[in-house]
Amino acid sequence: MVIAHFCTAVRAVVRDWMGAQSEPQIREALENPVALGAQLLPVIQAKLSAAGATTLAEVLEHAWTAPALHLRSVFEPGALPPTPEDFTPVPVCPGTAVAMVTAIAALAALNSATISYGSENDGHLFVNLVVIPGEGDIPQKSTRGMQGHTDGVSFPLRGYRDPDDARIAPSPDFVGLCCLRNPEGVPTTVMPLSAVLEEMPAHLVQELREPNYVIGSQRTFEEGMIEILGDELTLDEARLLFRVGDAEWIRFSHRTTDPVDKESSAQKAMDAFQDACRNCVQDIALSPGDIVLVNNRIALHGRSPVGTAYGGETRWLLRTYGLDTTELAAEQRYLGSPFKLFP
Ligand SMILES: O=C(O)CCC(=O)C(=O)O
Ligand SMILES: [Fe+2]
Repeated sequence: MVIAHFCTAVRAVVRDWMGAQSEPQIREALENPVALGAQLLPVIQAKLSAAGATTLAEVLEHAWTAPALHLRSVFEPGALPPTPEDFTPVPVCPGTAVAMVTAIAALAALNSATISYGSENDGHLFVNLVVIPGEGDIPQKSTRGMQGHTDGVSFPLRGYRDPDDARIAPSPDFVGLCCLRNPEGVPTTVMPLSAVLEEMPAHLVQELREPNYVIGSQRTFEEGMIEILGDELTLDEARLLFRVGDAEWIRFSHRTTDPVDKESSAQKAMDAFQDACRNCVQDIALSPGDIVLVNNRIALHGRSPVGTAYGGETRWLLRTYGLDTTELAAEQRYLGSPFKLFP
């Protein structure tokens, strides 16, 4: 119920705000999501107090205990152009604008700035998750299912620094997915970390805390990393599981995480972890107008296979990231952008 009330408040606040702006004003506001979030946050707060059904503290509590917040029908996509065939650009239309403003507003309510990384898709704040036609790794991957992973896996967790390059910003706290089309009902999946760890023997959980893993960059970051850092960002002595306050936080990607020694218990722990992930999959069926905010610390996420059809009225999500940026250093940002983080 907490989330339904939150959803109602966000929808109403964004609808009122959009109604009072011209299209150029909306486009300009989307250039500065920090300012837009700061403007909408107190209005959401006031809306929640007026309704009296829940508070932002309760919403936050939920966001940091549940694997994801599913905001149902939180915006109206309206008439849309055909589904794009690449990550960028996001077509300019009322449906994409309201999706983006709503995601920024909902993330701001979770104390998260809406951010991007310069090394992924040229630092665009929102990208299309669609089937990309053509040959090669990225088009192929765009059609497939995805096993449990966290996004931005080679970046440090918030509160930590990269061991070799302090400029590297943390991975996101939240992955925001806005559903514009999903005619086949292809589910996005989440796996609560607490449930995954409960499935594993304690000594193998312990292994995940040891610096015995190598982590490479995810596909969408590879090109940008080489351009900006001169090389792909690879961690040689990485841990996967971290105790943070009372919680456990994870980073993991099936394709880019490996044990340093394939004959070791680090490998056994990773195998057990992946098995456990498969046993803990929860489907989130996204409908047009829904937004899901996946917790990228206390949950893994993935999706079912999408299929090869592209363009037209095929599946179309917009993706962005949320991060609590209050502790970020100036060197972890780009000068001149309010939202783009290094690298
Ligand atoms: O398509 C989805 O539902 C999720 C995609 C995803 O997790 C990703 O692109 O990293
Ligand atoms: Fe992802």
